[in-house]
Amino acid sequence: MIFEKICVLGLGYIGLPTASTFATHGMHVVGVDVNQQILETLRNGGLHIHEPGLRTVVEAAIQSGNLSVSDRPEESDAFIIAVPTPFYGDKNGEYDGKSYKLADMRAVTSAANSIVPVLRKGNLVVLESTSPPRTTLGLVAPILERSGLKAGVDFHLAYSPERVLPGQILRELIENARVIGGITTQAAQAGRDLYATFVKGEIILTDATTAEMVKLMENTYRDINIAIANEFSRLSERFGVDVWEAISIANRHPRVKILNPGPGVGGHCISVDPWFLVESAPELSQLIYMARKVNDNQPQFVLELVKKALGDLKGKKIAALGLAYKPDVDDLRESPAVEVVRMLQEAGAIVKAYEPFKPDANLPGINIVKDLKNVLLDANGIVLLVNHHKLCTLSPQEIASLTGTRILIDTVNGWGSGEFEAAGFRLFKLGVN
Ligand code: SAJ
Repeated sequence: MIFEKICVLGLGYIGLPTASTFATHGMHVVGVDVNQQILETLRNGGLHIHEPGLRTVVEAAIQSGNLSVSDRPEESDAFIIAVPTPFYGDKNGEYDGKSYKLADMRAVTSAANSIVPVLRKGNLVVLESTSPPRTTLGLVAPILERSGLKAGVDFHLAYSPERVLPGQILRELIENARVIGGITTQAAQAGRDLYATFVKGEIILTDATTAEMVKLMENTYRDINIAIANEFSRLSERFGVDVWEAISIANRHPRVKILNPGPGVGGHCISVDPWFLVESAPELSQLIYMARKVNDNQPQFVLELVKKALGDLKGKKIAALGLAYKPDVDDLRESPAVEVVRMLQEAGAIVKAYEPFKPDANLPGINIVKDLKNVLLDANGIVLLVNHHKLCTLSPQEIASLTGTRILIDTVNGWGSGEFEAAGFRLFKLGVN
């Protein structure tokens, strides 16, 4: 199939890089978003998200004349839905006395609805948003069929999960293997023709529900592996073992690759997607459920560690370094670091937070300070919550020159080389007694 014009619905972390990359590879692309502010920012040459290399690609896409933005889709050869699928904050499901989170599919529903008036015979529609199994067939197809056209007969429908790592999106978009699950073989092949525009990695064709499962399995696998690392950190503290040393030794086994413990699992993928499986079959997802619980409880263990270092937190001044959900990104969504700050405050501490990637972030109830010096100045203790390169390369001398405190709490093994202790600091590390 030949594609000349496509619409990409949703201009977030996945949609914008995808739309821009198609455009720089010669496709006419209409980027669609319901948020007027995002459209305005893009029209004025700005960017609403931070991702290395994104500015260059977006600028090139716009300058080429191939990328325009709009608040609604237009007639096109293909439509890609890349809208968020978070979970509901205010309602849960329940199974066997355990409560689980429910996927909020409203953005997918409304994106699919917006395609209906412009859907034509022979078009391809691809859902990229992470979704519970059978969403493509059970939710998207019936909506699109309101056009009077039949899915798999009059138009192609496929699911192709985004699998790029925030921080490396532009490279991974092109180089990663791409899974395309069609509701028919022809739909999968049409998807391959579309993504072959820029994908250099292998393109693997399958059916839509398998592709949905693949995506959920990948992130659930990672969540469970982080959960075991977090549980190992708790056990190591109990037994007087340094978990970081133990992991590095265990990982010399040729078939062992334990991940890193930390303050918890954040972001909009790994801390969310496993719930889509639990929701779909809670009676079959007990391990997945437990891993989610272990990771969600991890901020509590960080709180305990800070109390161990500083005693009663009432009135204590704490400098919290890093608020993003993981190193070297500006994304604060579902961040365990933010959760830790809130818990410290609830325990009575006065926290100043520092996020070098988003110094102007505005989080209700959290005092984010732009200047590191001001954050550290009068602190009673410093908590390292994210292993940002900029933070873990701060030297003991730099820190000592900015503050009187010598108490450090390191939740990510960022300051683990022994130089801080040698410089007279007391270092409390997660997973070390
Ligand atoms: N984390 C740990 N310990 C580790 C690794 C990660 O605590 O050893 C934490 C991070 O700090 C972060 C969270 O886990 O809070 C998730 O970070 P991540 O880097 O593992 O993953 P994401 O959410 O940024 O991206 C994941 C990727 N999925 C997999 O690696 C299987 C990415 O490829 C997906 O495209 C993305 O989810 C997505 O959009 O689904």
